Amino acid sequence: MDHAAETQRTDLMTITRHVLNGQSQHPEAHSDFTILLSHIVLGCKFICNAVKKAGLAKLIGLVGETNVQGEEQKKLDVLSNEVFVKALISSRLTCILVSEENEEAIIVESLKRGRYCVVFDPLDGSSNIDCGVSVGTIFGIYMVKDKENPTVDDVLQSGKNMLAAGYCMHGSSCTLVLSTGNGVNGFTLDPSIGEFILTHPNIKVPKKGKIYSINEGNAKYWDEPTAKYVEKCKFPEDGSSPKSLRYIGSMVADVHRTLLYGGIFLYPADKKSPKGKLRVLYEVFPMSYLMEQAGGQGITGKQRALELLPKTIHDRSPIFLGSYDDIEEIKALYASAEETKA
Ligand code: FDP
Repeated sequence: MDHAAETQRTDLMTITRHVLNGQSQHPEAHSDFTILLSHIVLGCKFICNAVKKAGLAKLIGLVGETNVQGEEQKKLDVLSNEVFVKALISSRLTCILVSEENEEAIIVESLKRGRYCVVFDPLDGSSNIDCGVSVGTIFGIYMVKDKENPTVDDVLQSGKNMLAAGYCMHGSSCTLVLSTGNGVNGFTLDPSIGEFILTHPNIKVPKKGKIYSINEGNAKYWDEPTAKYVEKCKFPEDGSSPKSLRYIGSMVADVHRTLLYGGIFLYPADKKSPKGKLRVLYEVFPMSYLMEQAGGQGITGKQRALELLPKTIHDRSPIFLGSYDDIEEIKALYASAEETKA
């Protein structure tokens, strides 16, 4: 896509305008959703700005231990979480919040309650911050069953019930990728006007890709299907060229590349992490939802990831995300491993 031409456009398609347009085509959709989204966007803008300044932390005391006034400063992930939680509660549209940073789900006080549940990881990949690697904010949105009596069960739903999901990548630019169940669109923050502008309309993941993405340092612990799959990537038996390996170690950045260029992102269960590493509610579900909406797939190895039913809010799962055909290959390897066991 021609970004230069896109930025020169005078008819700016902001994220709010885009979502409102979508609603006018579906009158049953509620304007509350646009308001909720604008609060999520605010949180993302704040985090993006804070991440950009992170390198200056030691100089000007933005984050870290103690600033020049002797005040205790908050770590970036803690600060990001606080801002996100407050932005969501102040929308008066949320009921239950689940954050990677909070052990328990937050039940919003009744006077400020609305009908949405939001699950999120405010700063995913935060172990990469000090070396300037792209990190991200991931979120998923559900509807509560009864806002007068919210319970944790309202968020322990299958990922198929999500109303929307997205992530914001805080990298060389700030990119917000969103699906409300009708395809995937990408918006880039124009810092001069403080608006996210549609730059990647209707993202479709290529049907097959040339890249695989996995932490190869865990090879010793892998199960057979993962080991076989990676071997096939390096030494294809069908005469095709080997795939390239790209692994950033920051989920949003690795998934963003997979969404745009195709290929596969793998975080399997292994002997070290028998349940996998990534979290079902705010990593596996939103990313699987986006991948499916873009024409790709998200599986746990044995099943469609969105069909999982989490038992606790911080459950983990193995996850394979990416191009349709690449996922079919790893699915077949898991199916044949199951058959051999039976
Ligand atoms: P991080 O630990 O830096 O927060 O779930 C967290 C995550 O990063 C993902 O963003 C990333 O894909 C994954 O962990 C990386 O894990 P490994 O270091 O085990 O490869």
